[in-house]
Amino acid sequence: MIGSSRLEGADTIVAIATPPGQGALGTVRISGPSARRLALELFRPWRKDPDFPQERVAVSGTALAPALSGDPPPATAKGTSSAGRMEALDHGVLVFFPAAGSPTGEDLVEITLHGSPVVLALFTAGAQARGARQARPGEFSYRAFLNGRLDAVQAEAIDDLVRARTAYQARVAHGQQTGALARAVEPARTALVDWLARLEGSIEFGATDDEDFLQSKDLVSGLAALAASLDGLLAQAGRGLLLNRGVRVVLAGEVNAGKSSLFNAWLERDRAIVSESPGTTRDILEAEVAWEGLPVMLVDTAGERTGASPAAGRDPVEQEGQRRGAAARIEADLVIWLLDGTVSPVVQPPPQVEGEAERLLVMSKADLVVPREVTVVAGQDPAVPRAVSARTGDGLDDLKRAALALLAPGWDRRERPLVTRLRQQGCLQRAVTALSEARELAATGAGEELVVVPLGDVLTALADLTGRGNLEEVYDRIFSRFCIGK
Ligand SMILES: Nc1nc2c(ncn2[C@@H]2O[C@H](COP(=O)(O)OP(=O)(O)O)[C@@H](O)[C@H]2O)c(=O)[nH]1
Ligand SMILES: [Mg+2]
Repeated sequence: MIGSSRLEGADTIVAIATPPGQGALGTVRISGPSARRLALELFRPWRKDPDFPQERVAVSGTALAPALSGDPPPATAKGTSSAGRMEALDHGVLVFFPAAGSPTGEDLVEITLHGSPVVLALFTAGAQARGARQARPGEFSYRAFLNGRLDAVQAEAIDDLVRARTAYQARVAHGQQTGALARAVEPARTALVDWLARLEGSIEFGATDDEDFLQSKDLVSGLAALAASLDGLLAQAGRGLLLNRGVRVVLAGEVNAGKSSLFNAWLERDRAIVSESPGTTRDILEAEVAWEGLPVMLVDTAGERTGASPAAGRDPVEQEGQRRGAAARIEADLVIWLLDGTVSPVVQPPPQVEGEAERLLVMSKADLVVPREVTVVAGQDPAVPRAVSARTGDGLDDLKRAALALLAPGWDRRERPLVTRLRQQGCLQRAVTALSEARELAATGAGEELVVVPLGDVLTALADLTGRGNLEEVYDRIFSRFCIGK
């Protein structure tokens, strides 16, 4: 168990923390036991300070890097020749975080220089020449996890926050970063540890008169309460996972139905070519929008030629476009099938292909037709589709809401889902499954030594969720709370 003990014997790592490319500023991070020494060797403060680097104080100064020109200097009496002569590289700001309370749980130095890829690379190379190692992807967060600064869910939340594409995603990720999921699970986990301690205590030492903690009806109702709280978390996992991965909405329908116009209208920019000549769109076009905070990948596709002008679609390039469109409809979460209301008052959409995503029928160009006059024959049931106009914008918000209701039933941006990853859902699912096994055993009056087995699995699954806590806690509890051995 890693627990909160300090990671022993770690080396010192260095990496550029800001994105590649030129920018106003760029930051290099150095974490590990040599971070402080490297600050002294690679940075010269402008204001003399015998205590440099002081903790959590921003210091302006000159960053140094290995000299470019001239012969290597002769070995000095102090024997530091291997690191070489240093030269001024850039002006910058350095902050030193001592291990206690630093983001990684190790001595950490952050140096912000100008955002020049060359400057940042030279500075990093200088740190490497003096003993630091290039960090692997995610290694700063991994060290934070190993040193007990983050649990697994919080580490995932940092990744979610950095990758957030909508403001809502960022809010939810921040909630997780503060440990919201671990806090939500904690009452159930504590109760579980308690039950396990009672059961284990009873098995090991037998219940005494003043400690008859094993009323089986209490156990049954206690486990039921536990199950209710875990079920609640699991129930909202679907929406959290959806928020994390986003959805794909494919626009499909006859040529000229107005798919590209709708695509552009929702993107609020002129992305796809719109033309009155049928068969304009061939390639798949994708662009992301946010609907109520949900990332939605809109996909525009080539039109079909089943109804209006089937003979015209012989062009092999257009046929390839249609093949790709059909594939996109299978990968989609929802297909919005546009029917051109100006073509015919009765339109028959083609039957759904095996594996195709759910379809929402929509009549386009509502500004040109009276929607009530158009009937769609979908299967056997004639239905009036909802009508939109990409030209006037009428019906677009209604359609978005209808699509959202199908994609994410009960979607509510005020809700902050706590479970956003398959891994988290998997841990909770394992916990719930093992718990129902334990409840069955308890309900049938099975012996304590049988009930503790699945209950132990519940605890392990919950410990895996955060990567913290394990069965030792149960034994601590047995001995501290039940005064056994008196
Ligand atoms: N009046 C009107 N014309 C539209 C509307 N949507 C598309 N069109 C026209 O219909 C033609 C085909 O549109 P386009 O978006 O290229 O259809 P696609 O082939 O399905 O992508 C173009 O001439 C558009 O200007 C609409 O809502 N109202
Ligand atoms: Mg088009």
